[in-house]
Amino acid sequence: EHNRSIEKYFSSIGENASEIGRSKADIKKDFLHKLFYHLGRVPALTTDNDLYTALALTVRDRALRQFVRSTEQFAEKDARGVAYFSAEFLPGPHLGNNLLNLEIMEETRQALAELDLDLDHILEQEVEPGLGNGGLGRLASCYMNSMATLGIPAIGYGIRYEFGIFKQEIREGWQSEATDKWLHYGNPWEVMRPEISYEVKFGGRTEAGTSKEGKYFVEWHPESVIKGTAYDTPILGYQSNGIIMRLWKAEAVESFDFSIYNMGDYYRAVEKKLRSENITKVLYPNDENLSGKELRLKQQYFFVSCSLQDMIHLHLLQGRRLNEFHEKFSVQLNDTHPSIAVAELMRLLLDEHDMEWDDAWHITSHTFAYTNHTLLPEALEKWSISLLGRILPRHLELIYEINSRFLEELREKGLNGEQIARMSLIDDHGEQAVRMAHLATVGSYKVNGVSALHSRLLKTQVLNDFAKLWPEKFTNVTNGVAHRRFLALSNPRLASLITEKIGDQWLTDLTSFRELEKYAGDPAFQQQWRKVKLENKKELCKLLAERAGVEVDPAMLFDVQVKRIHEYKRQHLKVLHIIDLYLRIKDGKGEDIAASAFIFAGKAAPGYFMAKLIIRLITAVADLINNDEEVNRKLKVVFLPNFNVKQAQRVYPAADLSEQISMAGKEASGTGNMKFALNGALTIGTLDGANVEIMEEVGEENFFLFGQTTEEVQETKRKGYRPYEFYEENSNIRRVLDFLVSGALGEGDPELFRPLFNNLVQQDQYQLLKDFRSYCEKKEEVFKLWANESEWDRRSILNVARMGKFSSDRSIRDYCENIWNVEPVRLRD
Ligand code: CBF
Repeated sequence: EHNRSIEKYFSSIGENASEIGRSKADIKKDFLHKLFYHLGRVPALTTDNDLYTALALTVRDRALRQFVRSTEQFAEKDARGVAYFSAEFLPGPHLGNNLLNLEIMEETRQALAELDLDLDHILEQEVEPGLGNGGLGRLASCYMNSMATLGIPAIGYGIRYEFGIFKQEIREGWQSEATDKWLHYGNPWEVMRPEISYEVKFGGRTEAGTSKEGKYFVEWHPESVIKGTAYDTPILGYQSNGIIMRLWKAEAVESFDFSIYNMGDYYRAVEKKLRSENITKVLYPNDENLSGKELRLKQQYFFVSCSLQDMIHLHLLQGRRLNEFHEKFSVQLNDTHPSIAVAELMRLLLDEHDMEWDDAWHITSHTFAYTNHTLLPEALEKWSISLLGRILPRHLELIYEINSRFLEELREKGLNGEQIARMSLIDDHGEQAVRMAHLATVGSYKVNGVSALHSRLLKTQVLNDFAKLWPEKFTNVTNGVAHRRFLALSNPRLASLITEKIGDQWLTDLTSFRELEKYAGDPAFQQQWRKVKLENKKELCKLLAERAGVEVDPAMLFDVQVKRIHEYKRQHLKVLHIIDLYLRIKDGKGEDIAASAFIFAGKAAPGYFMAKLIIRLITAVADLINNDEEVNRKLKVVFLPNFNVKQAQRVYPAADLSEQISMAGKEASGTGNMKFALNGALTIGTLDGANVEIMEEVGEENFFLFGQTTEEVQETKRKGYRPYEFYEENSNIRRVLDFLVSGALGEGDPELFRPLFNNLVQQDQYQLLKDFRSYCEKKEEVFKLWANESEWDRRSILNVARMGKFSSDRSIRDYCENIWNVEPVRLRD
């Protein structure tokens, strides 16, 4: 309604809606108001958390104002929008990022300084929402920032887990997991919307019938109904547009089951409420075998159902017709986690909105687009028919129907029985199960991988049959990262050095970094560049000392591998090399080795034995090396516990060397690889995921490439890989592997690492031994180059200068053009 716009409201009090109160005085006043009126704090009793909360609320007001303004303008233009469905978001700390996006960092710093308060200390207080496992969740959050920056009418839908990814502690060298109570002190960024809530059904049975008009219908009589309530967090883009991340929390429809309550059984009534809330209690750590995890399926369905109901509600509220739903929205499925949405939209259209099958299918299959994030067979989701049928009986019927129509189409096209069985939505091997990637592919109008290599492998291998059937459906969008967070915010020294040289247009156009190329060989610039890195390294050293208890010399080469711990990522390849160096130094042959600090961080899925053993191996090697006087001036090994976005922001700016050493063909893209290079680290890596494109951009001569290609890996496997031969024939490999089981590591127990030893010499599924020599040789090159400071700096500068492609702004533009068909909206100031 015209009379109710934010512009009108503000003009009625003589203010401009776009004026968000940027001055030091405004910020100071609002901060004090929050502290006293909102939190009701007696100054003498104010805690650090109060200060943080008051500042967060001050900033949130501004963020919400931007969100309201952007939303009104999107609505005015009746623009086509995007709903990003993701079971994971990993936003990282909000406060600093919002200050940066609102461009009020300095004013805020000064306002607080006048109150004798330190902004950095307050920023440190924030507990980040760990609502994701790693790359996939972090990518979703990078995309939120870019969508807001570019003016894309978008909303991110997900789950408000009460407990996020577990907190990792290291006890006696082993990972132990503690609950992540991120909501313990409240969450100042979210707005609860009690009036935005939807009912979600589970279990029970369905009943078919025919109406008086002769129309076939199905009714679902659920066993239970749960309510989903929206919690909104504003996500800002650079220079202030705002969109919303809407997360759903599960609640009981009624707080008490009155029938039970009346019978006097108070506790049983409360129990029911608690059971409903369980659905959004905790995030599942990935890499675990999820099949059979009933709660996980319920989570997926719960958030998808709330989100689609919400979208339909909003669509109808704007006076639009339901049969133009797909013209107004594109829904991006972030992996298969939300792919039950295909069946749910069909159910909503058919059962709740009385549509005919063909119309409903047309809308559904033109609404969704699916991003695949992994080729690992164990990570491709399948839900057993028995579980699906029990939890979502109506959806199973719909999936059968979608499948039967799809298979019929294949038969008509002349595909043979074998091809049809391969493509079916139902897997008949062993226990019958629904292949969620097939459901997503059939129900989407576009399917994309996340790097050029990954998209190619998706087309030629995992979804090959589908790509042959619908070649135009398949595309690629190479991942990107929020360069404002991962450079402007987290590496302010480098950011200002660059801005001094080439101006600040890079904040909205990372390709302008190309202008740095001409300074790559300039000794004065190189010196400044090196100084920035050294300062960043000194800061990281403090963190390493504090959190890992290891003193590191900042002059060492910081050789860093931070990411989830997984055998395919091959952290143990790096450890084998470290042991090799250690033994060389012990032999008195270590002169050519550069003094290096080997830094690791990352979480292992709690049920993944080998990954946990790899962490134990790292801590054992760290204990040995760091305590050996003969070696520890040359080498240090550190495992930094509890890697999260906050820590990541301190690690990337301090890295000299980035380890991206997965077996080729396994890492879909990687995004850490981009963040490191953006901060001036050189990469040692295989031709895997986005490494391929990074190397293309920065030039092979500025990248330490090693190892087999994907094709070579496959060829090695095809020919019958026998890792034992490497053990027998390569004395270096033998020496290092024997060392693992010699009793020299981990309190003298030679059996501790036997499972790793056996795995490597017997299967070595990820071909470490095959790539070992090539990796060691490349490391020799690294050491040589490190000795040549100015050449190292030159290459580091060139890496940064050529990172333009890897901003998530570019990725979002690609999604808009190739998939969403959505135009950015130019927003009024
Ligand atoms: O696409 C984002 C990231 O997703 C993963 O983390 C995933 O969870 N499947 C992949 O492993 C990464 O390669 C990828 O960068």
